[in-house]
Amino acid sequence: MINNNEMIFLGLGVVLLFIGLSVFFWRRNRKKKKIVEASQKVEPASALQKTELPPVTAEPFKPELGKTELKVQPKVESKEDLKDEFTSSKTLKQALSKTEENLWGRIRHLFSSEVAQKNIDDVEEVLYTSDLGPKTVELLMKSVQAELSRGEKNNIDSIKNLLRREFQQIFEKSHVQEPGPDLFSHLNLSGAPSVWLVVGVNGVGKTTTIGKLAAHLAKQGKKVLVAAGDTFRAAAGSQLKVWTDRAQVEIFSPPGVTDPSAVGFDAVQKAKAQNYDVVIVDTAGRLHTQVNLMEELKKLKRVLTKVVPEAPHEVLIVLDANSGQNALAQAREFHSSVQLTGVVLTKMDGTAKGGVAVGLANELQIPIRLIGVGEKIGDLRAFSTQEFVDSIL
Ligand SMILES: Nc1nc2c(ncn2[C@@H]2O[C@H](COP(=O)(O)OP(=O)(O)OP(=O)(O)O)[C@@H](O)[C@H]2O)c(=O)[nH]1
Ligand SMILES: [Mg+2]
Repeated sequence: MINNNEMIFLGLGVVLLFIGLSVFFWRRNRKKKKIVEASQKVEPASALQKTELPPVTAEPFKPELGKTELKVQPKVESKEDLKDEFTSSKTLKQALSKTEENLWGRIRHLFSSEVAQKNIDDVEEVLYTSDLGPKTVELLMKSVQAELSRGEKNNIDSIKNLLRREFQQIFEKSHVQEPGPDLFSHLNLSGAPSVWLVVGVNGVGKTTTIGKLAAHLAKQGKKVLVAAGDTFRAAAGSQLKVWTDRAQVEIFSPPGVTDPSAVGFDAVQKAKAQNYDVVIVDTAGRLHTQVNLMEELKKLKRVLTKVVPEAPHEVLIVLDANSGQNALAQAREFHSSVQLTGVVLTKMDGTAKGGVAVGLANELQIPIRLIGVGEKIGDLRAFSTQEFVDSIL
């Protein structure tokens, strides 16, 4: 029989246990909420825009081919120089080393000491702060928790294999294809000509990517026309000219034309008449929140179909990996305006935010086609799930 004193002690014990558990779960939820909030904190779009777009009424850009405004004259590489540019790039693993360190490096560190249940929270925190996005982390955590509760707590390899499997599945669902023999072999080349429209916010690497792509296409014997659809920024035409010279392809940049739709239309007409294989249309950087500029992009896309009904065969959004979760917001908005067919993720070299590739694939299911890993021609890669996963895990 329990006497009165024992009853009181037992009661007190139960109350203390209840208070202890409440405090534990309250702190746990608060920590989780903080992590989710931190990972969801999206920089205001304006923060991404280092230089303001000129107002729509800005003096129209009048490109004068051959009379570039650059102080430094474009260096036209010889075939030998170009060969160097194509070959002298870093490996994807080297380019993604900071992302690897930020994601897998931190998980590896957690598992280097003894692993207890509390480390589930720490794994979760690493995932939340690796730019994967909250939805993707939730998906991953279900599997991680199941794996750890199966008694695999001390086995770092089991966590690695699990993340690999999950990442592979996510990329598979987003219709990523393993690259073929050429950088561009998984891009749509079915048109006569094939028309590729390249879009994105300011400074993400659209023009650079177009230059790299054009060089690779030309190297494989494709007849390429690059249309200077960025009629906003005064130096855009000359910058593109540097790239088309370097790539040894033709630029279409009619003097005095300020409407990008007119440039696009005429470029595709010329390409059709003169049997070009590919037309790549550069566009001015614009914020996904600038309604009038997004309307302009829709018009450009519509106009292209007037010459080639299936055009554009690709609508590629260029996203700067450094913008992390903001890249997702950009892709979402551009997708709803111009129905993207693929993503080019640039500046993967030197960023720790490469995990955004997984979040993008999981949430938007638009295939990542290319990765930019530097500023040279050779620093563009066809996205390969296997190579990517091997590089970050
Ligand atoms: N490190 C690195 N730099 C890159 C990469 N891609 C582009 N850049 C650099 O990013 C800067 C902006 O590139 P642009 O190609 O001018 O970007 P853009 O999107 O055309 O810019 P706007 O036309 O102003 O909207 C340049 O200094 C490029 O050299 C990349 O993959 N890695
Ligand atoms: Mg540009």
